[in-house]
Amino acid sequence: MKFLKIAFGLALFGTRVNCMAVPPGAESVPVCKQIGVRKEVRSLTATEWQAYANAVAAAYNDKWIDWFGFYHSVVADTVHGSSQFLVFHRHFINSYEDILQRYNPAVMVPYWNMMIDFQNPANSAVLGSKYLGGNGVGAKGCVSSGVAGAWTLAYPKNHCLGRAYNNGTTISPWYSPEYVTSVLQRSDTYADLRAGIENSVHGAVHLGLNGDMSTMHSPTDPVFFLHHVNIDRLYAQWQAVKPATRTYMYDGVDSKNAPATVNDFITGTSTPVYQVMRLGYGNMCYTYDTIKAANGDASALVKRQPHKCIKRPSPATQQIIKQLPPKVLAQFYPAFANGPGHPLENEMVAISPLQPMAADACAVDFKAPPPNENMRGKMPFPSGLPDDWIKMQGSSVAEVRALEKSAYDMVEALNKANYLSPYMV
Ligand SMILES: [Cu+2]
Repeated sequence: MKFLKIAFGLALFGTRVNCMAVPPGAESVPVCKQIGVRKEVRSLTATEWQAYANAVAAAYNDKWIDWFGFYHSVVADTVHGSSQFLVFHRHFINSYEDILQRYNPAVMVPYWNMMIDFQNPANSAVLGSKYLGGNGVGAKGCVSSGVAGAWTLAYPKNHCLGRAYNNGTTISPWYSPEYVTSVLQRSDTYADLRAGIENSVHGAVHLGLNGDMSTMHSPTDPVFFLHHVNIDRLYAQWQAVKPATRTYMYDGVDSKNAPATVNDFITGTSTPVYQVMRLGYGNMCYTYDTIKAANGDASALVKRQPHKCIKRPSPATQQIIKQLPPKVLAQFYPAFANGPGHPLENEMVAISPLQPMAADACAVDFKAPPPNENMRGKMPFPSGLPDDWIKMQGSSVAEVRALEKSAYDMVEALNKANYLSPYMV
């Protein structure tokens, strides 16, 4: 008996030190034969973008876009304001990508790194006619340009794709790369990360664009998928920093306030949560151009192909470390509190403006635009979410206000330190 106990203890110890903690069932999820790379939309070649736009147009014609809007509405109550948020949307985007790949197997859904557009979102090229189109026009506020220009949706009833920027012709400021960097560093649990992202960076985009995007059938706006792919990238990024503990980390509560477990089903499916957690396995056959880890396992890729270029900290990260006093670093950027040299310096490359970081290739040198000295200490405060939208999402207004308060505190601390964001123009 005593021997058994020791053997059992050793076995447990062995799994803990050697590899990631894999939940029962997950070890039989097969590794992908092929992995596609999701890229920032502005870094696609003209041919890649056209291929994506063509697949979207075909899916629209076949009413798939209505279907995704309908499906999202139906499950909305359980997949927002709870731990399902990140894993459900990962699965949902993947289903959409699967549909597009029926039209063109080479297509991957790009992401929109909207954080870098936080200062003046309406000015982003992504909301221009080349990509997703801009504000609604005319009496009905219909989107008239871009990939969804002149779309008519059937769900929930016949309507044009609508947008109505929350500031009239402009969009109020969103959350900065600096904010997201801070959230990624301060989130030690899955629940922290989910809460830190859902009602800040995620919600602000839905409300900033308004129209279809502020409803529960928001997948009818093509912005939805590029936005949610970016949110999924942040989740993957956070996992890749500590793959051994974070790949299968899942905590917090479900929509009924019961403890969330990796054996829960993704709402509306018979897929357990653990099946979507590890990129490069099962149906999750993708990675991101900003993650050095294919298969969600940083060490695997690094062993195969050392990244010489990834060792260089991103310009944005350098600015954070260089400009902020130790006290502010300790509060908002704990990973950088001891100065340069932390491994997260490399992971934060991902939040740099338009810096493609292909999983198997060196990064293109990022040339930061000259910083605008007039913007020193003038980071804008992100706009908050309205009460009714927070309630529609099933979140607590008090919790969201507390989250917003901590975001404002961060902006205030950075401005007090006279910080100059490399993203401010
Ligand atoms: Cu959603």
